Amino acid sequence: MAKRKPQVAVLMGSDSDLPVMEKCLKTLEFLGISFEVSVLSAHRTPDDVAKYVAKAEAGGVQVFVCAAGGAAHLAGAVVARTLRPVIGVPLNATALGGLDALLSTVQMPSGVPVATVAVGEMGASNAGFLAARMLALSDAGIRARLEAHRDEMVKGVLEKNARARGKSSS
Ligand code: RP5
Repeated sequence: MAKRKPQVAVLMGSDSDLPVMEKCLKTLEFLGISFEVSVLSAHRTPDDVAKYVAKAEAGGVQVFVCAAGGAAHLAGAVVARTLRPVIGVPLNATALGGLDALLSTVQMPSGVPVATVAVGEMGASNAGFLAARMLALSDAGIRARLEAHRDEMVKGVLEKNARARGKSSS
């Protein structure tokens, strides 16, 4: 079967970010979204980041997900070079526990937004879901899979509620 063109580009600053970013890849896979994964660094390989963004755009990538820890400037470096939506995933990679990456990613100047998700695995997974919601604006298949996932979440919580209420004294 022919390989599908990537809809989402997932970038991370180092391969040490990959174990956490697997959550994002799993979410994209689960929702049937094609993606391309790269290790590129805003600080260590700035020229390659610029070249990659132009190539990915030309190849049809719709959304960029950028993960980095510490002085996390990868999402900012990418959004400076594209008008496509950029989602930033701050990672816990230093003694500051991810707060450094969160502030570096979220505090973008006016006009160059990075949609910043939570630090770590929860954010990595939500980056996949947020990219899916963006793509679902023009893709009925992704929208249907998101709706099915939402229905499952509702069912799961109501089952937990029923179990919890069964422990009530009266
Ligand atoms: C950041 O520095 C990377 O995104 C990673 O989270 C962190 C550590 O990178 P390595 O020293 O493990 O390559 O740029």
